Amino acid sequence: MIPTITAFESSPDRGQGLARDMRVHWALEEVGQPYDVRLVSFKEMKQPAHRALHPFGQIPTYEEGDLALFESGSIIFHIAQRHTGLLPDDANARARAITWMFAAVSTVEPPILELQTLKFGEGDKPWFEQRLPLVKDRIRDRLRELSVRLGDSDWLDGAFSAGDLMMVHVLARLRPSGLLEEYPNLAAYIARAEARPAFKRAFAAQLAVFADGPKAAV
Ligand code: GTB
Repeated sequence: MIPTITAFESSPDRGQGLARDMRVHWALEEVGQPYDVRLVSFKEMKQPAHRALHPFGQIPTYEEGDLALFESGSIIFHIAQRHTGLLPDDANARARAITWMFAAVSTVEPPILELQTLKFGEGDKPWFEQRLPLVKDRIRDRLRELSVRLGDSDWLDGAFSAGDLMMVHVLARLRPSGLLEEYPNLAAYIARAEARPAFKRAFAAQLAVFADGPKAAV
């Protein structure tokens, strides 16, 4: 059965692959599973039909027969469990790869999201200039720790896994900030992951939405 995922009809990043549907495209490409994409507008996301799939009125969602999922991490975990290629067979290595998936969304992503909220939602507030360096330093703490753990390895724990996929996509959101360049092994880690053929196919697929002329950013 071909799954259907949802993505922004008009992504604010205009196809840079920063929205969370990109992770799902990438996971599906890694395992070689064909899929359909349904584009939804910001208005449609808040309608009851979409909220039945996603209680918070967001993308991405994943539908496969009777199964409907939301949360990119859960969707990728499901894909990784159903197919070979994203989680190791060895039980302990598998548990460690899943740990990195959680680390990406619950330890590394939160300070990065704080920066997004500050830049795009609080830029006009009187505290903005004071808060910006504090938020950046909290991100640096996580990047430094991750950089130390990665060292000169290609991937976080042995072979490329869903843990790397999630981590790389979380880190990529920092690209416009310039913070990644302070950690050359992390910048190289992202470049290595984004050089994977599956990433390139996924990136092209989400960019193709804009091929006929991007709609105005919302
Ligand atoms: N925890 C959920 C998950 O991992 O799936 C979070 C889902 C989520 O935040 N979805 C966002 C959304 O639907 C899109 S990814 N937002 C619309 C809304 O809440 O009304 C976040 C995102 C949006 C835009 C960019 N960008 O333009 O660069 C990057 C990331």
